[in-house]
Amino acid sequence: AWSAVPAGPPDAILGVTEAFKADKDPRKINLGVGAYRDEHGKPYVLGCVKKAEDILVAADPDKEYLPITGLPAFTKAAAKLAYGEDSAPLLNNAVSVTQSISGTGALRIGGAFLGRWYPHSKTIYLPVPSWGNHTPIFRDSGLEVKGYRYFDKKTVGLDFEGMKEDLKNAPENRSSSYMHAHTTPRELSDIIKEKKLFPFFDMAYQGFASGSTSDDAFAVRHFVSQGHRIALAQSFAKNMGLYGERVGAFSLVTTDPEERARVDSQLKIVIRPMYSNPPLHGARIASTILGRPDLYHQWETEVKHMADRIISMRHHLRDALVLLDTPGEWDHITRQIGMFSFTGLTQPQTKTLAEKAHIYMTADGRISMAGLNSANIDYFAESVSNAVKG
Ligand code: PLP
Ligand code: TYF
Repeated sequence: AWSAVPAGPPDAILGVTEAFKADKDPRKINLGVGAYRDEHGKPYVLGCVKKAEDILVAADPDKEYLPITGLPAFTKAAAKLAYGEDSAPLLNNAVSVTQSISGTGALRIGGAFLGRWYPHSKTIYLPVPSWGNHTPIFRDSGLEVKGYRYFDKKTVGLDFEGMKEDLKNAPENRSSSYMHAHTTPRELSDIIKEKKLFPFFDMAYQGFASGSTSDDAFAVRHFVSQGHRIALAQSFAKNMGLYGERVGAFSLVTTDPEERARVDSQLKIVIRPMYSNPPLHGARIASTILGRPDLYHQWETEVKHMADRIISMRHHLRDALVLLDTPGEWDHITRQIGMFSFTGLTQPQTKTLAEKAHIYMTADGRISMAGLNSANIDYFAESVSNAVKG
């Protein structure tokens, strides 16, 4: 039956891990996948997660199905974390929230809901470049994906003028636009309002960028305070280290409780045929952490610890590249925030790094800063310096 099925290409991000695993050199480094690693390069289970799991085991809960939209204690706490406890639409019971299969699932629910119900168009504008999975997620949701300028390869920084121009040229009232929650400047709120675009935020790293969950939610809260009725995808993969537990939430800010109830009903109709209802365990862990002051406090400390380690790696790397007289300008490494850095390395340079130095990253030159530690960062800097010098 499948003789006409062509072999597809491997996933651009997960393929990097495959290549890394096959490499037997002891110096090898994997900077492909965006998963936190500790000082010793090991995966890290947060202390607050272990404590929450102990509490859950002691409580011996049943394994009954969750409702279609997930664990109510979790969705409530997730919305409060994102929008803030003093958020007007939240206090007004006008935010429709559902649990999701992590951030990816939240984006997919959002894509499907927009595809079915956004009245003006099926076009979504994504920043260029964006997370590699964004385009397939929204395309498979039935939306037409277009791009707006976002990252300037020359300055290795935000192309703010290009971004404004492209969004100003987007057809009025007919488009939705997507943005990374931690990099969306205030001025955009006005442009998006003026053009009547619909803002869709992806908050996959709340707390990871600055070390503070409320600072990282600034753009989301600012847009909401300006009256935008946003869509929001949340992931607890990175900030709670719950990757494989698949904990996330999708929410829509609506006008009032009556509209919210209608939106709630349609979200259920979107989700039910996709996967019926979400998994239980991770949502229980997250809601336990978010709901208990002692664990919440410990979580904040642990998120800050992860963020600070990444920030210190940024400084170390920038300084090392400069000290090695590496051609080019490297301040973007400390200017960028979050888990990743767009190094500006070219595709041939990333290929050389893999072949000669056993260092793996995505072909676009993106590195996961969390893969660096005091034992490998100097080897990495020297290898990059050599690759750039050619
Ligand atoms: N959005 C962005 C920008 C990401 O980088 C990621 C993961 O790397 C995700 C969403 C979704 O991740 P997950 O589905 O594991 O929550
Ligand atoms: O590193 C990244 O950008 C992510 C990581 O099911 C990832 O793509 C890997 C697997 C997965 C979701 C996210």
